[in-house]
Amino acid sequence: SAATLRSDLGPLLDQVGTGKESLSFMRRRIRRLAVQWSAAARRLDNRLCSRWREQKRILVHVGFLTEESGDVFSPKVLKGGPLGEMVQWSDILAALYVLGHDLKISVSVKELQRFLGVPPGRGNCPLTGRLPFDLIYTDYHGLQQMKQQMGISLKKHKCHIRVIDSFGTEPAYNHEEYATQHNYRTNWGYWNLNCRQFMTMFPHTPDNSFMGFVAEVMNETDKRITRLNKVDSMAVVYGKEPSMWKGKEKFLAILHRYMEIHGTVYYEAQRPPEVPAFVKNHGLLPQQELQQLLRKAKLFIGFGFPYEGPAPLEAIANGCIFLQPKFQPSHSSLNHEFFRGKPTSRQVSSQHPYAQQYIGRPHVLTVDFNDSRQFEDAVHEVMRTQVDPFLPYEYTCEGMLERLNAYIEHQDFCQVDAPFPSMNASKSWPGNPPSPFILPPNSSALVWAPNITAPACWPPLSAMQLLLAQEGVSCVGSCQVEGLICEPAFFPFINNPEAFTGLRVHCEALEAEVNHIFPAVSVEPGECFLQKEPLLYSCAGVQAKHRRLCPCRDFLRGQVAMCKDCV
Ligand code: U2F
Repeated sequence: SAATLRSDLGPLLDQVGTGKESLSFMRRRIRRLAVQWSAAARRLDNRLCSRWREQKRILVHVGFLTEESGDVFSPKVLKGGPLGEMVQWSDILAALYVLGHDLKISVSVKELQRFLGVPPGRGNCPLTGRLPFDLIYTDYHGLQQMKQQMGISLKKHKCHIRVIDSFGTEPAYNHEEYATQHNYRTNWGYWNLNCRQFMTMFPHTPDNSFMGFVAEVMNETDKRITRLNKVDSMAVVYGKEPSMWKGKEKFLAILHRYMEIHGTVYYEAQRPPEVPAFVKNHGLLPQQELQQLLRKAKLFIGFGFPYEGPAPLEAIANGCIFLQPKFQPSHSSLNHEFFRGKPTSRQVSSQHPYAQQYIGRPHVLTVDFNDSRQFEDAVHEVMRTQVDPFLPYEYTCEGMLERLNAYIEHQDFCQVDAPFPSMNASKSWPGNPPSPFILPPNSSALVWAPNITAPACWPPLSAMQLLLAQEGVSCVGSCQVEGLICEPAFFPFINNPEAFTGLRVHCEALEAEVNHIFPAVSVEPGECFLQKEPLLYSCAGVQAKHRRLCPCRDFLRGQVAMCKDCV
């Protein structure tokens, strides 16, 4: 049947249920954003010309909230623990519901069993018959629980699963055998999924799909009032737990010379010793009150932790400038406790790389806090710069609905990637196969040749531009330098000899191997390698002495998940 957009979120609130602080937080958030969601849905519907969409049966199983996984988050909701994940799950539920799908929500293993049709007490049994869902959104904890419940039938159904994964999972860590052999094993497991089934909170590596969340946008009247009420000398510190303030006395003292400092640090009876007496601490605030505080403040300042949360986007959307530390060297799973054991080698260049890279000045200042001069200059810059509230489109309700809808309509991981034109296919063609690429004049990027019928693919192949990376540079980096983004969905189409020929690469030899940096060419002696294992196509992969073949695409400003022809 057809999915029709919903504007009344009341029934969803009933479905979310009660009994845990985390669920109450989520319900409050959904209720508060209901008007924005339904207005966004109307706008999207107009833009899509009320296109027919199939209603999907969707299970949302929030593993980290189950008692069985220890549910460490719920008791921390009122104490400054991580709310970022809760924000994201609320928004995913709201978006799926507004898009008109048939939703089931589970926050316990018991509910999971009931929805999957596993008889109680009969875990680890293969599911007989069909999976009663088209899509299942879960997290790493939930995946583990599904494995316990479904046994070997998980493998059969896994193409329907989407894993919400804040920090991302790179292909080398996801492939069981490869991870085991090459030291990429982590406690999160290696599930042999297509990496685009992992959905992140920010657009980290494009190997994963970017799910995101939303922040509220102000109407014109509120923007005007906010502009009038801004206090140029008012700062709010990013950090709701006392530990986030530890060792920051020096910066706080400098800042205090120029600005009045506010905090929203959770406390029980007494002021936490980490928070100096000159700070006006409001205690942990409900989201709505935090928003009011941010509307008055000029500066939102981070001291390095938490990494990559929603709050800086909310601050910028409320007209603050976000000042944050640059990390030199970058933090990563190799050198920092927080990232250790996470299935990614991503280099985190500041507290909030998205804010640094995708937003930047005048809304975001990323400076070396160890250099007091730089720090002080930045504070002065904040006080004299006027900024308007800003929110990238991808973090608005409409942007999230557009993106999620595109994923639901187009991403199909149940079809196995068929490389085209594969080496084998080209061998079986008589004579020289036509090249699927052309090199336009004055360009180093190959594009898909218009005279070849493009096989079905999303994003469409018309968006593709193929590059040869510099030695030791990943495809994430090479595409970025050209103002493009790496698109892993295109790898199967460039994993062929014609791609090397088109890029004028002379191959001394050509082999197919299992390695997450292939297709690539070795610098010496110019040996070309194709990828033998489709699960290891990787935008993030990098290795010295190799130049990678990188499938890039264009993207919409403010909606990096979509290309011009994607909508
Ligand atoms: C991130 O999680 P956090 O929860 O620490 O992220 P924050 O950016 O601090 O804030 C999450 C929400 O908390 C709200 C605020 C944000 O939407 O409106 N809040 C509030 O309601 N009252 C207050 O006084 C202060 C904030 C990240 F999202 C996770 O993925 C990481 O696990 C975590 C650790 O790096 O950081």
